[in-house]
Amino acid sequence: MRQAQPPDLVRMYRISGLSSMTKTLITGGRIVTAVDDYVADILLENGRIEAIARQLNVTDAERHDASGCLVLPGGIDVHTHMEGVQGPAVNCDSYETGTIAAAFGGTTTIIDFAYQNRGESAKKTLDDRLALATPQVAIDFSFHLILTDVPPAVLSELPDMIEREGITSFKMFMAYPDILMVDDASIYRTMRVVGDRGGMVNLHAENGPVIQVLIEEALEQGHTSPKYHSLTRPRLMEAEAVHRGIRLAELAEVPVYIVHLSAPEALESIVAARDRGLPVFAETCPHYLFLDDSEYERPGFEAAKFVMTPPLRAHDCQQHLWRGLRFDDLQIVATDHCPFCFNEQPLGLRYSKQLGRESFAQIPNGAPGVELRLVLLYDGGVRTGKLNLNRFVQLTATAPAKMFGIFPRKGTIAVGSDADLVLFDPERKQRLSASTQHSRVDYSMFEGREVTGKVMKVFARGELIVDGDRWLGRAGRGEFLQRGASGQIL
Ligand code: DUC
Ligand code: ZN
Ligand code: ZN
Repeated sequence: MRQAQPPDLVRMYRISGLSSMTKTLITGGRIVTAVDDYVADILLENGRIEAIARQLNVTDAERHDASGCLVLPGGIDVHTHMEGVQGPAVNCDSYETGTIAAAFGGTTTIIDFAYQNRGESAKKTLDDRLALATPQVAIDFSFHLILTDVPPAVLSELPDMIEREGITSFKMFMAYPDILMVDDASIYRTMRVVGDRGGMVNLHAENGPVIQVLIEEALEQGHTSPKYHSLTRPRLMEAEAVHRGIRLAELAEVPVYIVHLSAPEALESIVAARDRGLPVFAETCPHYLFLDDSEYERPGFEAAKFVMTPPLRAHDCQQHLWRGLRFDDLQIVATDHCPFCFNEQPLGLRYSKQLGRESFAQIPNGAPGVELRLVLLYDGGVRTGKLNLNRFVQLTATAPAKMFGIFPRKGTIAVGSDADLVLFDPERKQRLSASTQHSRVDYSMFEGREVTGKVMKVFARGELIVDGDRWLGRAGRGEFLQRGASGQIL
């Protein structure tokens, strides 16, 4: 494998502002990282963790009693879509509403997407997204650059994207012919260029052309209801593309990251590649762990709420994903928060699933989730004994930070790291509902589910931004993170 650059920590720290000049003392919490579990006090100062000790005697600090709570590193969600454009549709969360929702869910950093229009330079893509997001974001953020068109001029920009702009991951689609899909040659060329310099390609792995045939056949037969979204995107076509993507990366001798993995047959390829020692990584999402394709049997248009890509799979697929998470064949749980309202009003048709009322092929693909990742994974993963607490933190914060070049600034609780902390009550029960969420989306895939575990307080670079139900942060306080190398977690 070619050698990538190590993360440039000096640069990462230099660009970090000193957001909170006050001292904050968090006392008596159970600190859980990917490797530790102990009770101690934490002193936050100037946006960073200043000290950790069994007992800290600081008199001039604002105090927060965390006894009975877990103190977790702020969650890092490496797969969100705020204000993403999908043909005629637009995600219903703005950078402001989406990052506030994330914060209430215990996520203090997102890696969202900057979408390249065909014919556009990478620099313009990044600059435009930064201009849109920066005044709005309430938590720290970065982007993966979605590449849809990689002529030599764009390829030649990518080293600067990595080395100057700190964008070290590039998403490419093997699905959606004529819209987002790129061919294998483009993927291979991009892998070579970015992988050589500490960057990584993230793949949406589904065989787009074959899926297109299946969609056309379904429509010809008059099948227009939402469940045909699922029936035309078979697991085998996810597996085929994952296999192909891995082989391309193997030939290019670079790491590769598969987004939103859902199918056991696709996971088999990941396992086989990792067993051969290849730097192949993948994420899955809460909806694949906790929901299944029986949702597509809901009457009328209700099933559209579950139209995301890949679609929900059969119930018995879940056990394979859990095994992958336990044994590190899957490294990250991200949400793929890609919200569209169910109803047309009040936001309007372009933010709504109703665009696909006449045909499943027109339903905007995506589902909400940014606010529920920690609580769902804690309730359904840790409390059920599928994951231990350290692994929970690894999957939701530490591995994301390492995979995408922001560790150790983010992703752990350590002296010198950013003071991004979540006080989490492991015994508090709550009932999930769209009516109590902070996202603009008007439904929840988990409506009515009772879960145990609740985010109580959230500190972001030392600033208390969530206190129970109160929002204390502000739009624009989030900082753009220039990232170090991606894909160096082995
Ligand atoms: N892929 C994503 O990652 N998100 C939404 C839709 C899609 O196809
Ligand atoms: Zn995708
Ligand atoms: Zn996505």
